[in-house]
Amino acid sequence: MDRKRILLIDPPFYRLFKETFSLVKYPLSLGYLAAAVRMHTDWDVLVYNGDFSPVSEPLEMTYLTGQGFQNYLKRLKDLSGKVWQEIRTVVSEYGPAVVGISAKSPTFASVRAVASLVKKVDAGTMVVVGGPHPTVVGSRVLDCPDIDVCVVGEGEKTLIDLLRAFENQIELAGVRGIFYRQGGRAVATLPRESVKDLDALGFPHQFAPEVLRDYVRYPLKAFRHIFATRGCPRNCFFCGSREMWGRRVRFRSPENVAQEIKSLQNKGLKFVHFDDDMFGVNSRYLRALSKEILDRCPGIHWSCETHVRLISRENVSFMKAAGCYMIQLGVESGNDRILSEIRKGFTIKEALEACEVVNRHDISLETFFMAGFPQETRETLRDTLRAIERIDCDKVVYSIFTPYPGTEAFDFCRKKGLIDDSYDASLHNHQSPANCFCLRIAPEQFRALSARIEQAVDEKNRLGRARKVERYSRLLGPDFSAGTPPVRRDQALKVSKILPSVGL
Ligand code: B12
Repeated sequence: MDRKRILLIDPPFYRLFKETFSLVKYPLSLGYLAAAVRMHTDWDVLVYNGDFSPVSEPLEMTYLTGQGFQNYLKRLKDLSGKVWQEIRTVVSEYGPAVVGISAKSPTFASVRAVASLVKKVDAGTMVVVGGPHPTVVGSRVLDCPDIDVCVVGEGEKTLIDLLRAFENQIELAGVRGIFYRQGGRAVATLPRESVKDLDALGFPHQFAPEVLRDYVRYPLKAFRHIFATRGCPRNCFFCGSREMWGRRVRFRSPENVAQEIKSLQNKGLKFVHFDDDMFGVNSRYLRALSKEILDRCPGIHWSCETHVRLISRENVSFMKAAGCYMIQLGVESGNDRILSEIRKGFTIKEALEACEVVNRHDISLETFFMAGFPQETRETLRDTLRAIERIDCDKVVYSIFTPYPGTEAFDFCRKKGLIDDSYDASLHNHQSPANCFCLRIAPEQFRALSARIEQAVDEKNRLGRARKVERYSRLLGPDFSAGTPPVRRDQALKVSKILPSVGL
């Protein structure tokens, strides 16, 4: 093979809603894959985050659900826009032999567009797609004629084997964990075993200066994300993580995680964020990890997402002592019946108590809520609205329920006739106004109820922001930027003007 160059792409998604939006993050998927390529092959690798824009402004929730969604649909149809031109330029300038694209179900329409642009630039380029979406839908990814190989599950080893096979022009049949085309048919290879020793993987940020396009334009905080474990033991009705990682958790050693944090600290980073589904997983590991961070990385501040069940005075004290400054909790609903049906494993009272424990430790708190589960009624949504209004936290992140392929929620919606074979997951994401999968609420009414909740979230976050800025600058120092500016009041009001009053 004359050009051993692989280009790894995270497709644009939020930037299709609003061109000036930027996801200021080095995607961990591509970071891990690029590290594997650098450590185990002699291929050149370039990483391009299609959702990053060096000149950016923050995206607002109201913009995503409103006009932004129309822009998203328009941009997906018209490939002459600025974002797509940028991709064309990246591909033709680099001239890769292989392009690897990362796909989530809602980003798959964008993935298809990227694949078609790659083939337009050079039809001989091999297009490989991996990530949560291909992992759950498998060979169906190959219905897109511009995609040559579909990778199922973890990609580090599979990608290396694939590059070796391409390079030596060997049959792909021997590469585990893929679907490929043979004689016009999709063929599956043997399943790929999961990575046993997570400590043996490279650190995602390790090669970023050499491999990431526009590296110098990324602020340091774009590299703050870490994964300490793979897999989540919980069994939430709506979650897509189970199919990707399974419920058996694999742990990195606390020493290895602390080593990664130390190397980020050495680069000047003052705070890191754990992207794990459930930070800590159990009290033993949570405390061991906290202790290791405290011993090896004094001065670091960190944040994480975890589960209400793991919040106890003892655990939070350990976390606080080790530098934890912000915790995110998925509360999801304000109604106990819904919480039980989606199997969150706690009641709203328990969730509020957990919030109190976090607040008592002077740790910033963010909560996730969702609305529109199939089992919802007006009353359960009213409970969620009330919970959002009364929960004592610095920020609420609100999502509209979306059935992702491979989840129990998806099968449930199919069985109940809420979706059928024509369901296109790329038209449905957490902000899609097209979403309504409620058995007992009509779409118009759901949209109005959801708009009312959005308004409450915007209002809450406007007030929470001042608190957050004060707390962050006290805990992290004055040079810390707390993220997005306040949601503009006029923007929040616009939604309620358009929609009728729903009496919540
Ligand atoms: C952090 C996170 C985010 C962050 C950052 C996303 C980013 N682009 O970096 C934010 C909050 C912005 C986000 C947004 C969204 N997210 Co998200 N996110 C996650 C989370 C918690 C961790 C992702 C991660 O870094 N994992 C660690 C890396 C190492 O794993 P990985 O990404 O899966 O990559 C591995 C394999 O998939 C594979 N692989 C991945 N890409 C490729 C490419 C190639 C070529 C190959 C060979 C292999 C390969 O190899 C990698 C290494 O083993 C996951 C849940 C989870 N546990 O994974 C949800 C998750 C991936 N997100 C999900 C969704 C739906 C979204 C949104 C679409 C939500 C929305 N707004 O509607 C958006 C999409 C935005 C975008 N531009 O990507 C779903 C996907 C479900 C599905 N069926 O597709 C998940 C699984 C959440 C869930 N519980 O259901 N997300």
